Amino acid sequence: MKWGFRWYGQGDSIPLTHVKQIPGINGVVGTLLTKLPGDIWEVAEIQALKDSVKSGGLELLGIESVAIHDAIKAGTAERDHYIEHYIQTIRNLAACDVRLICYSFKPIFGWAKTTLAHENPDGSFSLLYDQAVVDNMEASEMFKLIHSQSKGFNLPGWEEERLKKFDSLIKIYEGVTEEDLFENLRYFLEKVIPVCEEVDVKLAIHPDDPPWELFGLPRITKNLADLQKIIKIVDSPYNGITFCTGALGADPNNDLVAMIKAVGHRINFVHFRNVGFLGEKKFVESAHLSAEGSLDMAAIMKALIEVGFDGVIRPDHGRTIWGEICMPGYGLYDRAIGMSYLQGLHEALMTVHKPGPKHDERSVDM
Ligand SMILES: [Mn+2]
Repeated sequence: MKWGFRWYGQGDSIPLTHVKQIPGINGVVGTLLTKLPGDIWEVAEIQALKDSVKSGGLELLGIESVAIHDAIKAGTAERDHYIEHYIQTIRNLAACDVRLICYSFKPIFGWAKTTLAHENPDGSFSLLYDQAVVDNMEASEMFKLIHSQSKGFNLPGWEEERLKKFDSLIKIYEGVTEEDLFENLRYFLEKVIPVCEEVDVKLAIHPDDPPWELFGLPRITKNLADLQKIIKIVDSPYNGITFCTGALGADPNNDLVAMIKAVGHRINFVHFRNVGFLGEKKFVESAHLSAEGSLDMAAIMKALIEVGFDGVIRPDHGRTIWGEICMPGYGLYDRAIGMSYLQGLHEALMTVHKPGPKHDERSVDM
């Protein structure tokens, strides 16, 4: 496995020198925060990002995310234009030897939480989702709620530009059903995956967070059936999944171990985090440790090892602890603790699976 850490570039509150000090880290999953959905990522811009990561002694392991323009997701007349842009971005990333793209195919709301700084009993802060809050809200109010808690950070997916266009955005999804959204994904993948194969760049679709319908908008990456349907659209290792345990795990009906066993061969990227169930469609982003949340993180790591996952894995959202000033969910301290925890699980499980003479190889290759 390759051990990664999400890093937002020069706009991140965390310098690369600090990321580099996380034990065992290989690199970062980066982004160009200035890019809006539909923009072409130019070679010079990607190369500059890559160079800055390299000068910090780390590898650029992938991009998260190259956002999909709403015209593609809603299937409007402009989609071919934006698919061409996306293809150009894929080619440009390949030219810079960047081989992994995480993306999502969710109308308007990439992710949603109702509290960005919920205070836990130990004084730490977590993101929290409560469906009861959403049920009493208009979709447009969700932007205001998130902005009011963003602490001035630019939260991907919740950019001001998108809020300004909210009315037109919601309009283009009018009448778009789950089946339509899935067909629009098919249209997109059938065009881009051949290019991914040609230039050796793997795609990894991120599941819905939370994994159920929001504001009547269709959602197609919620559960095993959805993921199985998606990987069949184009049966290629380049058409893969970001297995986000926290996103999928927010629905107790999702058996994560069974899901890994079923689609593990198409997992191109892993987001590793825990959630704590607080009630029906209500959960908190807990610390990574199994005992701190509702998911069995050791069983998840074991399943990943058993299916032979050897791609990029990173700790996902952490709590805000020790008074850190950071983007909600993306502080250094708790994610670094999460990284050591997930590496500890991996090392222990690999020692069990590969004792004896292979001992020296245990921590890197799998
Ligand atoms: Mn995730």
